[in-house]
Amino acid sequence: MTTPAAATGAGEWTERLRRDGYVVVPAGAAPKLCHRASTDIDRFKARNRRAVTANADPAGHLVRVVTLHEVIESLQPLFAANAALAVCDEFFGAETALYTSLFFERGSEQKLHRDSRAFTTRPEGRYLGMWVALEDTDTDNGPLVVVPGSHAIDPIDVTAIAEDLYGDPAAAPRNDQAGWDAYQRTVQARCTEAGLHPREVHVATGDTIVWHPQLLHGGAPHRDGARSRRSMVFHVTPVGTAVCGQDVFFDPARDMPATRAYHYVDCRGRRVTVTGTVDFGHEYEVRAADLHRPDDGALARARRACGSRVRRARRRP
Ligand SMILES: O=C(O)CCC(=O)C(=O)O
Repeated sequence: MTTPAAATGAGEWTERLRRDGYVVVPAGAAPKLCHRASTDIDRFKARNRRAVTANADPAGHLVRVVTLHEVIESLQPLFAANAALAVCDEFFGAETALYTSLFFERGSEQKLHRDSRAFTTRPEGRYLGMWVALEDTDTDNGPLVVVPGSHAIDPIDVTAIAEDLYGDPAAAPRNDQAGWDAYQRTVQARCTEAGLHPREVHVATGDTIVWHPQLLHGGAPHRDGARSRRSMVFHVTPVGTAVCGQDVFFDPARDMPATRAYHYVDCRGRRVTVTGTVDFGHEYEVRAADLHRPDDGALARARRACGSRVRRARRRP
């Protein structure tokens, strides 16, 4: 259930984010920007059939694409011209930049989890999730699920989890399933003990959900396979914030720099990272330069088609 924009301001939204662990900013992205982006996604899929097919479900919906904003530029204003950025700036007390993004064309059906293990910062919590609906979502097309209040439970003893799994927190690997599962299981058990319950968030095109770094969230079952659920998740941080993985997460005593140099491009006065690759479901990566852009002319398409290259993905958040 969203709230009329006129009734609120960034301050009130930020207050809700702090209180509930998430907030819905109605029409945070203008619906016309969402329609433009959706048209470009259709064109992108039509022009890159070879690259996208292995990521699609039987209905042809892409399951999970990382950093699609690098090749479909009309996705960038959904971040850069989004009213929800006022909330992020206020929460951080600093300018918000885009660190990375995820595109889903169907409900992710992800189990409840916190993102903090994958987006570790020093100091902690310099990260937010910004989820933009490219179309309406309801109980049938896999809406986002949140557990209100789950960001505010007592701190989890991550050192104890790491000692149990790896013998020593300093031995925690940068990324592994055992660490992910053990942490998420512990958070879930604590939320259940605290009497907290999941709820679906139904939103309209353009609505933007901002979630706290410690919010437990996931994806509801996608019941109607014929329907799509196009959404972008922007993982955002203050400009230049160093983002680390599980090795640092499980070893709070480890020294790490607070900042890192990223390659940013400008979109409407906001900074957007560019890595040069698009990752399809953490299974394979394609160089951005080898993908056809939605508005490419015939020459550019032909040039790129000659040098097209697909390679195994490196694991990334
Ligand atoms: O969009 C969804 O269904 C879930 C997204 C999510 O959990 C995430 O990006 O961390």
